[in-house]
Amino acid sequence: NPVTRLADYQPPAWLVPDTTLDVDLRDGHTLVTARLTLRRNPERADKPEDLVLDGEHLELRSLTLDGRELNPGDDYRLDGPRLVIPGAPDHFTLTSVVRIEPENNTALEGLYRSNGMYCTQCEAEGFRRITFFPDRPDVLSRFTTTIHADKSAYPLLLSNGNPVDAGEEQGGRHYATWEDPFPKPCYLFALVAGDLACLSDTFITASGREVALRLYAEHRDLDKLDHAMDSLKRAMAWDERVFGREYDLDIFQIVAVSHFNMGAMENKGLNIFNTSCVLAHPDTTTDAAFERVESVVAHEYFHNWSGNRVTCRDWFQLSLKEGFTVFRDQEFSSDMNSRAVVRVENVDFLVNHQFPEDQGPMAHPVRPAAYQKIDNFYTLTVYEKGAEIVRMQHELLGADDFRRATDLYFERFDGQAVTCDDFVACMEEVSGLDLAQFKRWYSQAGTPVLTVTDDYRDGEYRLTIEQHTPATPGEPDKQPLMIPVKLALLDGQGRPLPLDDQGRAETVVILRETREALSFQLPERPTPSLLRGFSAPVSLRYDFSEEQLVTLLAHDTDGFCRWDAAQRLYFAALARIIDDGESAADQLPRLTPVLERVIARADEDPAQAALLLGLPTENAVGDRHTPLRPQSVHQAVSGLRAAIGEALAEHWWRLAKDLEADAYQGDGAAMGRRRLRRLAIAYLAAAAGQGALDADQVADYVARDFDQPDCMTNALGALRDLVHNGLAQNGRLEAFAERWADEPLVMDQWFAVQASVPGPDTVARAEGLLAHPAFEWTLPNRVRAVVGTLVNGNPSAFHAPDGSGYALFARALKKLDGINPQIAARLASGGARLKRLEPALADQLGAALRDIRPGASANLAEVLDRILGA
Ligand code: DPP
Ligand code: ZN
Repeated sequence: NPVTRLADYQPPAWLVPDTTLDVDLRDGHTLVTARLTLRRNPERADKPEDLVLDGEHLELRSLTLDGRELNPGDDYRLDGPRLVIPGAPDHFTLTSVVRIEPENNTALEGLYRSNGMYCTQCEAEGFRRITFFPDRPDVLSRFTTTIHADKSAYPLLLSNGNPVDAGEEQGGRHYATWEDPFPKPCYLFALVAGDLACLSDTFITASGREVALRLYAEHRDLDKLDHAMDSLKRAMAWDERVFGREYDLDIFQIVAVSHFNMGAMENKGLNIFNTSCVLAHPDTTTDAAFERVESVVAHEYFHNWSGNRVTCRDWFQLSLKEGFTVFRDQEFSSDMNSRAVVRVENVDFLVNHQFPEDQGPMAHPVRPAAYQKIDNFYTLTVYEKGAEIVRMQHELLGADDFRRATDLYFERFDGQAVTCDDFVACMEEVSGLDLAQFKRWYSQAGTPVLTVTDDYRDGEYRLTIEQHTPATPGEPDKQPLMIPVKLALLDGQGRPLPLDDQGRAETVVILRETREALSFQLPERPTPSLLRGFSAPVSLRYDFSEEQLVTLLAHDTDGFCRWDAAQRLYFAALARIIDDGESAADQLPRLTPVLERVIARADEDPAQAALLLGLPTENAVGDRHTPLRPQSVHQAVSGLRAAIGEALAEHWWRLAKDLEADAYQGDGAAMGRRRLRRLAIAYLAAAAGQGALDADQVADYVARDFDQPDCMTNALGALRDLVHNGLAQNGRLEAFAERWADEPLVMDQWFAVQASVPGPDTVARAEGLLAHPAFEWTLPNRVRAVVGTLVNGNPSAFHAPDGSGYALFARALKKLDGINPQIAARLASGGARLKRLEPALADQLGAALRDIRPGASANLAEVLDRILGA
């Protein structure tokens, strides 16, 4: 498969100032007429002879240049996924007519159908499946789009920008024309045609303009749009306040779509969302999903500036818009909710998902240097690590200079397609900082390891910090990075000691060298509170004593450091079980007093307490043991959970009952209480499942939340507690499926609850789920619910000793690859732990994946080759 390299970047040979599209939606096919004005790009010195346009799965009906019909062979040629016009003039108009079949588009790229509506997904390279075009983000064009369709089936016709014309046509058809005044790359193009319900509202911008807000969904989902609308309005106000960014069109629309490869898409003025990221109602949506809707609505809205007004020069710069926009949405969520809790959630996600990516065969820099399929680089590294890189710049500059730098960035590059270097240059210009070394964060893959050692003698505390980034595929040698390390030093009572003459309690050390030494004059040997706020995306090694961890957990004012201390205590206990043959019960004398102290303060911040009291996932534990033995990891984690459940049963019962709510409430405080209560119940259920508590008593209590649910968080949590722990569920699984058969997003949860039951038997159960009448291979959310959950969220089943999980995985990938290569490739990365597995398992997984490599799509092949080390 061809490789695209950053080093080969050339500006486009021709620009397309104006694009006029006419999209005629017919039963069985669609005709797209595209009129492009083309002119040579003065910035491209070498003046290539050939105009090359991208186009895939298009049936070309006619092509005219300045009104003259072109003939194949002489005037143009179709060269695989490209249309080549040799000797094209410097200025001209090109009109093409192509026929496409959205009905048969299961890849969900370009124009396709979902539940009877038409919609589009063009990022990254889907527009070339709609018409011939220079499909690259640095070609910005002004789009005018006319859509024709049957009026009764598709009363609603939407595209980017403002509506400028509409009318009736013969045969019960109608049309609408939309004009987007802002030049944009074609990946931001969108079109929707359907029969949808609408929730309308308005927003008055800071300068007093009224913006119409319209959220669309299938009619039965109209009552699930309020939370998204509320989130949108808060996001619009926040972006004005915090980043000085005002919305620029008269209308902003969001359409909810069932069949969608990503979470959502920031098309100019017409965002298209996976239903899972926009629909929310307490009866059908968990608290976690409510939070996700809030953050994704904000994320896509924020892209209007960080992505749309200022876009990417090429796809290697993807993190320019994604890392920055994730940073923006994280800050928004922090301001809307508890900042400490949001930070820990974000760090947890990064450390337990992005770090493994960065330490395995899929490792790549935030700004990759080469790719086969850009779709495979919509990764946690580009998004989440990219956000941390922006966060470090925020930390290095301080909030005021950072804001000045982003103002400069938006002003200077408005309407342009730029690079990560351009972004950093604004940071440098405003602050006067030299960020040349810092920029290695963009180009160097891998998780840096910081090893901290210390020594206290004669009133002097010396800290030595060494940085080392382990090799990643294709990058054997790493250079030292510029790393901000925020730290405090705590006394025996957990109070911060003064770090200097001014009595500062916290400082940020900027590391530049491989090894750096710091020194502090202190009256006693301190407990170091390191990497406060998770000030850099690094893996910290310091030989904390258990006493120090207990001090940090009990007293540190930094939410990340408290959580990190708890995690270290759990990982240490689990390591003693996994590696040293200790029992779960052996851990209790050390752990329970610590947990009891957290529980005693739980009412200060129940959500934070839940984060502190929850054990790490089996994947997180497994990633800290080599070779990976998923069954012993599972036994250790589930054994420890049950032991803690039993030992602290009185506390869990008290929390569960004290935190019962009289009536449903959806505010953050209520969500926090629900979260802690569900954790307490999960501990009880785990203990009951292993026979350590009265199973009937626990099951009866758990079932009450299911039988009289006040919200989906409790109903689904109860169902999971019963099913995962083998407690009597008395037909409740079946009842749930019957109750929610018409709610696809709830059914996704029903599938996921079953696919995540621990243990090898779940593979057979998953086979049954794949054969269930409600399972659809063409519906990405459903595929993720079963296959994704099994592979990524259920290691003791996926890694079944008999290899049955791998067989299911390989068959699913092969099947999906014929339907939707992007989804197949995304799921395939679930095999990335191959080389870490104990040999018997690695052999089986390797064989299963090698088996499906022949004939794999370019998307899937790129991922398989990386995993297999080909
Ligand atoms: N829709 C994806 C996102 O917003 C890609 N741009 O992150
Ligand atoms: Zn994004």
